[in-house]
Amino acid sequence: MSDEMQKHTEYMSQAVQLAKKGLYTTHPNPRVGCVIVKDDRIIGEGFHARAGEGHAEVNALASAMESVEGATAYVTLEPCSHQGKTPPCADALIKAGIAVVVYGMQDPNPQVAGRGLAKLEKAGVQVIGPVLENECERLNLGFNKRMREGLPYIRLKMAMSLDGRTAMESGESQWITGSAARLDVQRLRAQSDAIVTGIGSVILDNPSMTVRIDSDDQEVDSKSVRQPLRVIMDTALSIPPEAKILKPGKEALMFCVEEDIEQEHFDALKKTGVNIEFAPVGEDGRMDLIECMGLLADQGINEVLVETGAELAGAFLREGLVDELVVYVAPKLLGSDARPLMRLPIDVMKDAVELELESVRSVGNDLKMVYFPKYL
Ligand code: AOF
Ligand code: ZN
Repeated sequence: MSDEMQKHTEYMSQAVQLAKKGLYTTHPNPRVGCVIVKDDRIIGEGFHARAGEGHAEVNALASAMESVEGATAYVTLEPCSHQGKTPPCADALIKAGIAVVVYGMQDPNPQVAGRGLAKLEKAGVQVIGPVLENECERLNLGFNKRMREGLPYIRLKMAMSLDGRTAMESGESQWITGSAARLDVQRLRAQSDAIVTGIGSVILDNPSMTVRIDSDDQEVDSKSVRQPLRVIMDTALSIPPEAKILKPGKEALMFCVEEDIEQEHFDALKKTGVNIEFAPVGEDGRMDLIECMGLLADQGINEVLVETGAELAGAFLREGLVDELVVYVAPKLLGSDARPLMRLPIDVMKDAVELELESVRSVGNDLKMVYFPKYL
């Protein structure tokens, strides 16, 4: 790599670190970081914190204590060219006299999609990139997927014993993993825009599915945590109105199938304030999960965390909807009568679902493994 490229990579990686500060707060916007460099010194830095507030570039320009005229701006995402909740960053950079823009990746938002870069070039700004494209992509797996495919990025989280069991035969499942793994899940929830679960899990465990972060948490600022939308897949709308997951109802969304519902129960549920959506039905007569996830994306949901039982987990996988499988493995054996990880009927080895291992690490006494399913 040339010295020049080496330098670009180093500054871009600082911009990536800045972008990560918005991990828990930028929804539905992407996480973006920016550093401004002059004479090989950083003279400004910024990141996007919250939708409606300043974009990374504007914050970086505002932070500079000296003139940015002739400086280079490193931005993890192509500067925007459109008037959204805030004015275009490309214009702000041009106006400030920035001479070079090094970008991490193009903005997949169709309102931008290369227009920001074109605008800069037209104004005589030198544009270099993409630099550290993979790292920049990974900052916004959800935003990117929603912009490109109209679907959220879906993480399926499961906790199992070493023998691949998730609950006793009775359904008893609290607790398989230890407290460190459970805290890790809280962070996964905190970075998600929606948590999806099935009626089976609601009836069995009566979970609240809220984010609970301690005020002394090292990674997540408990004060800026927002509660993800809680989504319940419940074909017959059989959820009891007093279920904890419906508190508060206005932060919950039910997907059900219109023909299957009972009017009196529907009315009782409506009183909780819960949003009820009639899900599109697939050819097999079941809820069309892909369509349901598309409806979430339409609401600006970038990242979904699926926390559910074997049945719905298997259905998400069979539909090819799982982008990432996060499995916590506890050092326990629950025995052969206990419930399996996923209901996934497969007869022959050639039909096995292949996974690509992304990472393994220990969390307390448990193991955390992240996989990407390889769909055929
Ligand atoms: C940037 N820098 O820091 C971010 C960008 O409604 P607005 O004005 O906040 O615009 C949101 C869109 O702007 C978002 O969908 C994405 O395309 C881009 N985000 N762009 O230049 C930033 N957060
Ligand atoms: Zn912008």
